[in-house]
Amino acid sequence: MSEIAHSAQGHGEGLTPAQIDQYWEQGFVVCPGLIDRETRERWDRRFCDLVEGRVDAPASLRIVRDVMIAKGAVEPASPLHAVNKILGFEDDPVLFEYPRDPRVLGRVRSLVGPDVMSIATNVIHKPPGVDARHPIHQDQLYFPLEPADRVVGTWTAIDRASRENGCLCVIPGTHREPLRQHVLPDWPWVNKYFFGVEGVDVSKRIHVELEPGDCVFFHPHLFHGSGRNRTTGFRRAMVAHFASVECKSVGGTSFQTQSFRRIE
Ligand SMILES: O=C(O)CCC(=O)C(=O)O
Repeated sequence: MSEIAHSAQGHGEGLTPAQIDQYWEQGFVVCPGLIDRETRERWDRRFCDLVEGRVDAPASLRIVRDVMIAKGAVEPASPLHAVNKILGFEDDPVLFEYPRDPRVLGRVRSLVGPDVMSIATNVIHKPPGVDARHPIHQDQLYFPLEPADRVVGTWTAIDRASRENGCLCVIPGTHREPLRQHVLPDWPWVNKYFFGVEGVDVSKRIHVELEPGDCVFFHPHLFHGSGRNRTTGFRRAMVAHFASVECKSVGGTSFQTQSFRRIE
């Protein structure tokens, strides 16, 4: 057992040694059926209640519209059809159950150690009718913390994620690459801050199709992105990134942003 997995014992159920090996070999690991249906439905209801205005959103939470909606290229069929993501749900008592969920947290701790902070939270949404592709990128671009090996992303499918509705794609093994140059893709519609790795060879990507409740844990250097939703349904995922409290900002200063929350 690795030193980190050992130190995280007793802090929730961790990944198995084989899953930990797979994570370090491939840069990601899928845990099928991690989140039960009742919990998923509670989070999904909350997402809909927030977007459709049935509950008040905390001041820090942002409901971000897709660029095609914001620029008037597409008329949304409903408020849900307009939304690209909920960004920053740290102050929402229902959605913030996700990064505190022991099933997620125990596995995170077995990768980055027992003392963790949630550093970013999103519900990522792909409604039908908009482009919403996410170019292949490395999350380290957005979370410049080191050591990067003590940072991990989690992505839990709320709806089934398939190639047809824009599931995640990854390039296995790329977590060993340094942070590469990122550029805006040459696409007609690109959501804000959706940068992609310059000159990426997409022939090596694989598609990570997931059932509702499956969770993928992935390294911040892993090349990953997602395609367009070509169905008539929605594709939603709960996403949270975590870092060991021992991480520092690249360059050595201690880090802190308003979205960081120490998880007990
Ligand atoms: O959910 C998606 O479509 C992409 C998510 C992603 O790339 C991320 O969370 O870094």
